[in-house]
Amino acid sequence: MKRRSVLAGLGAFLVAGCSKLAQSGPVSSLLDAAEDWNRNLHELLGRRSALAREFTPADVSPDFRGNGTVQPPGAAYAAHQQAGFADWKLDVSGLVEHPLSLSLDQIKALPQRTQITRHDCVEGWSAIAQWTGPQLAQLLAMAKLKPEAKFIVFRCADNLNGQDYYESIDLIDAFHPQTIVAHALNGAPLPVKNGAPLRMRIERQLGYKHAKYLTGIEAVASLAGIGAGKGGYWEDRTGYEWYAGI
Ligand SMILES: Nc1nc2c(c(=O)[nH]1)N[C@H]1C(S)=C(S)[C@@H](COP(=O)(O)O)O[C@H]1N2
Ligand SMILES: [Mo]
Repeated sequence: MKRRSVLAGLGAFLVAGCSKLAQSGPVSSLLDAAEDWNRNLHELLGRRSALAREFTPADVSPDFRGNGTVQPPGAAYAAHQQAGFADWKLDVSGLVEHPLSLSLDQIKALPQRTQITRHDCVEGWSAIAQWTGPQLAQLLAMAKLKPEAKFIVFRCADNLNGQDYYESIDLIDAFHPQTIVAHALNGAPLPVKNGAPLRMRIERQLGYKHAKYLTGIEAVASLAGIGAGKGGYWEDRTGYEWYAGI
């Protein structure tokens, strides 16, 4: 028998076997359940990996307002601001093989992505802007995630009401092509009100996920023990969803 007909024969045998099995109740519902599960998983992955809409330069909003912290308090940030963020460091740490500590210049020297997207704040305003920076996936590939890593936590330089601002995402969003560490807004260095010198863009989620004043990216296995354990500053304080898909 040729290989092809062996496969065809096997296929016919399996189909016959399955439909015979499928006629008996419990197995049939088990197969249906497996099929549903498979379809749901594929739908979910398709939805999660879809790109956010990108716009043209003509769509860019005249002003991109600052929201939440617009000027981190404290002498340390003020000194960085004074120095034009020349000594700012972004640490990549936690469950990685090669921890990194990158300067702004090193971050700008990586392959860059520029995208024009719409920011949606849960408070009810939106704005369209152009963002530039390396993909988070690039930094994670350089640091090499350990297999136990399940979430990426973003550490920020600002403290609101006695709590450090922080956020977190899962690895689907971490490796999403539009998830970038932005250092430029509309072609100019990020203004202080918008998170200078670095802020996240996580384009499939609401504004509060986009951590500003970024100091650290940490790979973790669990969000328990970070802040109050709900994965972000607002998630800890209010009922805001951890997964804030738009
Ligand atoms: N570190 C930090 N990141 C933050 C916030 C903040 O207060 N501190 N506010 C969040 C909220 S609610 C929104 S809508 C956006 C606002 O970004 P913008 O200031 O560039 O408009 O940043 C998010 N990231
Ligand atoms: Mo927001």
